[in-house]
Amino acid sequence: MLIKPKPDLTYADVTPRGLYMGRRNFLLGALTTYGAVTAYKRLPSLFGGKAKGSVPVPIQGVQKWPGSTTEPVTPVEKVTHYNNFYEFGSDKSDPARNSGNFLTTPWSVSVEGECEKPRKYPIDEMMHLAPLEERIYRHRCVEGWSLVVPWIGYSLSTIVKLAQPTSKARYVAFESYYNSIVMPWATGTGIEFPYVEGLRLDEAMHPLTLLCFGMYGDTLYNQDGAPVRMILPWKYGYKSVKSLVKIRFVKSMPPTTWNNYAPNEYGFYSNVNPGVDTVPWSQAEEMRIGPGLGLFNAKIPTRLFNGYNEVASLYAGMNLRKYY
Ligand SMILES: Nc1nc2c(c(=O)[nH]1)N[C@H]1C(S)=C(S)[C@@H](COP(=O)(O)O)O[C@H]1N2
Ligand SMILES: [Mo]
Repeated sequence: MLIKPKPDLTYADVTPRGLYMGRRNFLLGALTTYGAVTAYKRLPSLFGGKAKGSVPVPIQGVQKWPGSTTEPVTPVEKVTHYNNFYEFGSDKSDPARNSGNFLTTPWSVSVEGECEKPRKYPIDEMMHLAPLEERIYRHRCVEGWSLVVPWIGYSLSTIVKLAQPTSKARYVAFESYYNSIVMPWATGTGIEFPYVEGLRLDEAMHPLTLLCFGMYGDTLYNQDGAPVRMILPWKYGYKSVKSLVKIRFVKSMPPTTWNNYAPNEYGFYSNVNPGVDTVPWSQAEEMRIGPGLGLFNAKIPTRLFNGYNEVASLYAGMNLRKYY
């Protein structure tokens, strides 16, 4: 077999990008569709090499989004080695260590519920329903750390419009992939799976709400939610479900994972708000994980809506202390 990968083919998270780029660009040749790319990504498992899961590959033809923050971008090594993805364990270093065998192809996302056009979208098709944009967003975890990440995707509103929600649809429920065989680390983390989240329909329609397929020029790393995830830059990180498999239009406010776990601390809205603490954390400041040495760089003040003031009109007249 001509294109058999070496048995020591390693994951991008442990291989300097420059080293593996050369090889896979050679292997991929002129292939640019996601379908062709995912076919390649399956190969390691066929040959019983060490790498059994999916690895990031470059995404072609991505436009720059004009609204990107100009703050320094967090290095990819940090973003991919300091993660919350409880399906792969609750320690920050667990997802990078344990998600290597996660195979994300074939994959599809079911769009269903209160809508005229329910559909199951194969990931290859879903990825190209709108032009892909690189959007550099701030990304704030409720635990008090923040990142600046160049994500790749398009506004979720594209999918909402295609689905044509009925007049009964007031909320959108999201569900992550879960398989206890593939994700044995989930048991014992204290939360329930599959991981679920939700938005009000108007939040889901907001142009900032990103359906995300990639990061740093590549498809998503497994530990960051491959092959498709949500990114809600004005909300705490836990609202942004990883490895998305279901989008459901519903009449009433859907249950959400962290709200189920501790309703007094984690609300449905979970907008970043320096004035409302989340025990045991203060939300007044954040530790920006930046390009400097070490994880813990300078503390900076946290801003309401994580600085994304364009969403304020969604919450006009609402008491943000009550609707935390
Ligand atoms: N399915 C799933 N999605 C998830 C989580 C998780 O445990 N499972 N953790 C959330 C939390 S708490 C945060 S802060 C972000 C982290 O995203 P990142 O690792 O890409 O920075 O993912 C969110 N999405
Ligand atoms: Mo988080």
